[in-house]
Amino acid sequence: MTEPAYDLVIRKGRVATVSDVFEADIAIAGEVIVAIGRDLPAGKREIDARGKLVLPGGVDSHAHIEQLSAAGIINADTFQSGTTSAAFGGTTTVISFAAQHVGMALPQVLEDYHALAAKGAVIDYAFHMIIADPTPETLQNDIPALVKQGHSSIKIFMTYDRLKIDDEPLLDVLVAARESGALLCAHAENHGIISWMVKRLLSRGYTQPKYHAISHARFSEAEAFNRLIGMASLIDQPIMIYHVSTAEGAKVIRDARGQGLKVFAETCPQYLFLTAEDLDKPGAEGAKWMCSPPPRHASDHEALWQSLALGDLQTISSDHAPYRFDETGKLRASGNPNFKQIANGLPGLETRLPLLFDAMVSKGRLGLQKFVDLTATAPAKIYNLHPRKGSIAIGADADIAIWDPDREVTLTDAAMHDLAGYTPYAGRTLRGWPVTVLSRGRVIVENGTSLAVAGSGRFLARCGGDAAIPTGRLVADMDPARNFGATLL
Ligand code: DUC
Ligand code: ZN
Ligand code: ZN
Repeated sequence: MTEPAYDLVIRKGRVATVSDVFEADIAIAGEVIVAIGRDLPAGKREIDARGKLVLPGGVDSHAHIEQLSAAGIINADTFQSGTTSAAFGGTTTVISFAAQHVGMALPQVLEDYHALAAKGAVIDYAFHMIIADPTPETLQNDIPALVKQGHSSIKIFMTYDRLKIDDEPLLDVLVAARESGALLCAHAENHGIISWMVKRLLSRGYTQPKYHAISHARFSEAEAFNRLIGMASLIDQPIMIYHVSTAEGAKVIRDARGQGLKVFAETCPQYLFLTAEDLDKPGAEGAKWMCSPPPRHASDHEALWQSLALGDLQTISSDHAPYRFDETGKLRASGNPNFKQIANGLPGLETRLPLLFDAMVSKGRLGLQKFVDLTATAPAKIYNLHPRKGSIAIGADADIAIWDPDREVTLTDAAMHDLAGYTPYAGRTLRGWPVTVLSRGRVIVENGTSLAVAGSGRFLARCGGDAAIPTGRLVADMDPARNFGATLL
């Protein structure tokens, strides 16, 4: 008897990519997809996908895992728990952060996060480098060397006392990113407005979590976007603006893209499904919904959906940043903290795709192919992981999520696999669930059980790719032909 041609065949599912939806068998040999067709020869193992959707595994390009955060504490998850929760939610690639804090040497930071991820991750991963201390060593030596090692995106914060950098060092980082071919990602909010608002609110006794939302005044987002975009256009450096939360912020991005600037942007489920009202709970309970920027209003949800439809926003990430609702996390300062003492962030690696599938596919908002694009293909392209990740294609890694479009699941705290101990979406019933998940051809989630081995995820080295390439259009100030011959770049 001859050996089966393939290791695994997923049979008769409805396959969806950004460009097509069709019924097909998918054959996998080793770690990659090797054939897509009808009535393919048998595999050593077969999965019957009739009635199911066969989608590329999700790519979550913004998640804080086992990271020393802006609050000065480590997030609740390990790489094992965080990536396991991602897999349960249909995500098979994650880009998390290697976070430099002030005084830290960037190469050591990368080494430390590599060690943590190599030990625990169950899905493939890459890192964005958080730069909080742009010393000459970091800018001139470390960033170029580390980008060459495959860390081709840099993140900066424009707010948060521990991590923020001001305009002048930000210009230096933009230049370092440009010269090394990296994408510059940013948490862009106006620090002065926020800290001024915080002081006024606290001094007047407005201390509950709901006032966190007030302290991040809406304009702090649009102002910082404008300033960042201005600086990036001065340097001609492509940027990614993280977690857009307001209609005004989305408009700033639309205008910048309309001028041909290379500005990419994401939003997150918390800005599409939660509002500031969610923080209005008795006592400290609202802390469970506290993130930055804060959830806003239903009218912002509509504006963001519109921006997603128009392509102003290209990706939806989780911004997973889990803290337990106890003395190790949200209540670390006290059982009755003021809002400034509460760590910012929500768990979301596991719920990102089911929330979006329910809204986009089951309820029909923007549809299946746009769901695939925003959650897998577009982030893979922007962060230069495509075509290996983010699509179903011959030669791609066999990272696949098989969805039962009819399965209804009510989210509960107890059902989550991360270590936050709660989900901000508890009680919501969603239609559509990833029932079988594969990472490089291995089944890692099946029948509600994890089969993944800690440390089986691999580091994905990335060079910058198209998204990180400058436009080549210099503004007058930077252009020797128009600035009396001065050479600034
Ligand atoms: N805000 C961030 O900027 N990062 C992590 C979580 C959060 O709420
Ligand atoms: Zn952020
Ligand atoms: Zn974040």
